Amino acid sequence: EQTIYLKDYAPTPYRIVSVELDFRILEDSTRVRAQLTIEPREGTAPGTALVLDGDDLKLDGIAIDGAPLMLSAYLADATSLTLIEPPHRRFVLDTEVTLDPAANTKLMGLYRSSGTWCTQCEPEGFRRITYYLDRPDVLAPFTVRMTAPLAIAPVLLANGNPIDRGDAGDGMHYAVWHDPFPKPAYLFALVAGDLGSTTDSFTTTSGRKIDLAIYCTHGKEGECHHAMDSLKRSMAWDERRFGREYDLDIFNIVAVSDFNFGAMENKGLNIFNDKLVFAQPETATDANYHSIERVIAHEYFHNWTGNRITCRDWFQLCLKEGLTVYRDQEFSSDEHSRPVQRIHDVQNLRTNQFPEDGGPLAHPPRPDHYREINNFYTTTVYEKGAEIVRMLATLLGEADFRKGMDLYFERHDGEATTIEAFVKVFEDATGTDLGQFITWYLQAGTPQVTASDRYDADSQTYTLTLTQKVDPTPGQPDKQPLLIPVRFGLLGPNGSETSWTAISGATVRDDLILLDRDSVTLTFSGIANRPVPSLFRGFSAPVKLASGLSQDDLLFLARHDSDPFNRWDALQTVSTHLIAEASAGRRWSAGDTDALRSAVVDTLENSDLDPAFKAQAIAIPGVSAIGRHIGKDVDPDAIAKARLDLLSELAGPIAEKLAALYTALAIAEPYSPDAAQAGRRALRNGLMHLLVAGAGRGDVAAAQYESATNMTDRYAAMAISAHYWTEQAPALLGDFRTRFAGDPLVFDKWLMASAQAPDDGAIERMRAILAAPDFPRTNPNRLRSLLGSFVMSGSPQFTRADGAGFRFVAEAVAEIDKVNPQVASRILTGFRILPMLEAGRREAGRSALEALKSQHSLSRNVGEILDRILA
Ligand code: BAL
Ligand code: ZN
Repeated sequence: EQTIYLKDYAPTPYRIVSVELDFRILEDSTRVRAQLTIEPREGTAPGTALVLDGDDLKLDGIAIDGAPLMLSAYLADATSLTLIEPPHRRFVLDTEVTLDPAANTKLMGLYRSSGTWCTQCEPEGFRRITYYLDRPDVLAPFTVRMTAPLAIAPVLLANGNPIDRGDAGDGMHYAVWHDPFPKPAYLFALVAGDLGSTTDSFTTTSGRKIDLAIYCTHGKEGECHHAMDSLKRSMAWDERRFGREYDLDIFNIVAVSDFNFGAMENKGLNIFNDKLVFAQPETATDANYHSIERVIAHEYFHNWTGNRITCRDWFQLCLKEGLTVYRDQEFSSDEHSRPVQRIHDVQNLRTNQFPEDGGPLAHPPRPDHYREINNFYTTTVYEKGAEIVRMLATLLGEADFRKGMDLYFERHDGEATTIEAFVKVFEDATGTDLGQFITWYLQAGTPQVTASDRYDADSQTYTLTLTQKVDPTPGQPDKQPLLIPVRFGLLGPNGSETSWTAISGATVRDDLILLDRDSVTLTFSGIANRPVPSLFRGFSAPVKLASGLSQDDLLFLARHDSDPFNRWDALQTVSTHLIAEASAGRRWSAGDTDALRSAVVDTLENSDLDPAFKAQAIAIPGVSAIGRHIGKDVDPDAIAKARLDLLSELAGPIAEKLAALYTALAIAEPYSPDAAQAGRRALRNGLMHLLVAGAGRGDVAAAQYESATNMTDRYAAMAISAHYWTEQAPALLGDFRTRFAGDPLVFDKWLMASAQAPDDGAIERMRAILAAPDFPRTNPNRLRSLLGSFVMSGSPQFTRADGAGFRFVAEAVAEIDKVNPQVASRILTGFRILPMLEAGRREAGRSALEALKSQHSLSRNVGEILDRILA
């Protein structure tokens, strides 16, 4: 298999000046004619071959400037079309191919979803539509003509603005769209189908009226309002916060049921996985509403960070993704509660990115080689990428960060650029040397920061030492020290901030320590009492911290820290330590759990704290999180048992209090997804979780399930019941299945809950679900809901000691790979946890993977992930 290296990057010898596409869409085939105006770049030697990408295409016709080409003038094979000696001047290459969208189960290129024709081209889908220089540094304006049967495809959409439409005879009609903004082919999109729509408009700061529409299956229009509202708020926010206005006259979103990504930022025509568009209280949870808002914002924000300024090559993916995730996180923070959003984002990072960064799939946010680029749409590129941008904003301060972003938009608009160019705008705009900072993009692995301190009462000095270390990752045995911003405070005995008269030993700017070497030691003078340090406030850097603080100190922080993130984190750290130690046979004392319980009660009773925050604070870390903390020779069953013990000791003695709080939080008003109501529901469901898991109150969940008036409450009741496999769980799952039969997005919820069941029957039930004749085995959402949840959410059945979970998943991956390699390889990444498991499970997992590897004709996607995990 060929590996592609960043160091081999070179521009194409030819440039594409403009693109004209003509699609003739018929029920059983689509004919694509492409007229590409091409010219050699300066410096290209006459006679240099032009190699266009193609994938699964059959060439029906080829001409240059209207003259058909002789067979000897070109070469077409499985992956390319080569013009052996193209003209050394501007010319028009005319090709024609015929596609079979209905047979395209990979969902890359042009395919059909529930009858609708739609496209997904990022990263390399366009080459499945026509021969092209399918790489992000080839930018051109596109004109697209579509002709299709009016009866089955009255809606014809493409990028840009509509410029013509009309009757094409014989029951056919046509539409022409023109996108004046030069773009790479990965941003191309087309939709043809019989769709309903919801429309609205947005007027930009400069007074331009933009027509907005969300297209969907007929009958679902009423479920698109939250998405539309989110879109308008995103447009306004990007103007306010980053000075970015929308640029076309029209912005369309289309919801489809079969989609590999969550959504796609095609210029002026975003295509969405329908689970990230449709919402109504009876079928969508608060979390769904929140994700819809976030992803609508994310794709919209790409118009500037991704589309107007794109990536030079796919190694730079983080340039658009990390930055755009940072922007969507900031949007969510500004629209809701900043601390709650931060905790949510960090939890996601720790749950998904830390295991990637600490295992066999670790790679730098800007990788330098790959076999299959689809395997690099990772949480490291996205979420760690966002953390890097956030650190930049922290280091520079908000005003200077904005100056850098302004320069980025000014300097690189219309370009395909690099991480280096991105970092340079901040250097140039602010005069800051970011030479060390850029290492964050180039080096894999989560830094471990260790803190130790000493207080000397006689001299009233406090000494704090911080050291950093990054373990080796695949291909990177030696690590450089990073520039780590440590936002901090010192708490005095009464819980308020302590001040000092002087600091020496490291660069400190206001509340920021710059940890820029392996180790720094700071000395604070004029400290009257021993302080408790609060480090990495707001999670100021994506590191693992060993604070060295005692449980007493941590609970002190949980009660008093002015930083909500660290209050939350302190409670999490205490429970994690207790469970981890107990799972290794070192059980806590009654005093330990009494102290934790009383901190939890204080948190619950603190009227200054918002319910959404309380919900996060009282959640006990899951088995996977504790496994990650332990790091090696992990026995998930031992952790699960210790965790249940802790839950009982925590919740058992205060069950009545928890139940009273739970009852008091009931909401009488009609459902709204707003932060206040969603926060109350989250807290109420968090209390239910403690009652079920720690006080044997499966009945509370069952009663909530029955009386629920919205999906948030109903799903929480079912999922928690399934997770702890209460007496009522099987009946609730059964009821849910029939109550919502026929709604695929609710079926996903049932699949997710089913995948969480910890009982020994779980795998057989999942096998039966997959084997059912009516299971939609080509739909990514269904497959991910069952198998993705099973491998990623820490089910004890996946890591079963007898290997049955590993075998089940490996066998399913082999089948899915034949249909959709992207979905298959994504599920397979769940095996990245193998190296940290105890030897028996590790070997059982490896042998399941070896068996998969021995299968014939695995995709490049699955092959690459297998090799990296087995390396
Ligand atoms: N660009 C792929 C989907 C997304 O990140 O927005
Ligand atoms: Zn994105």
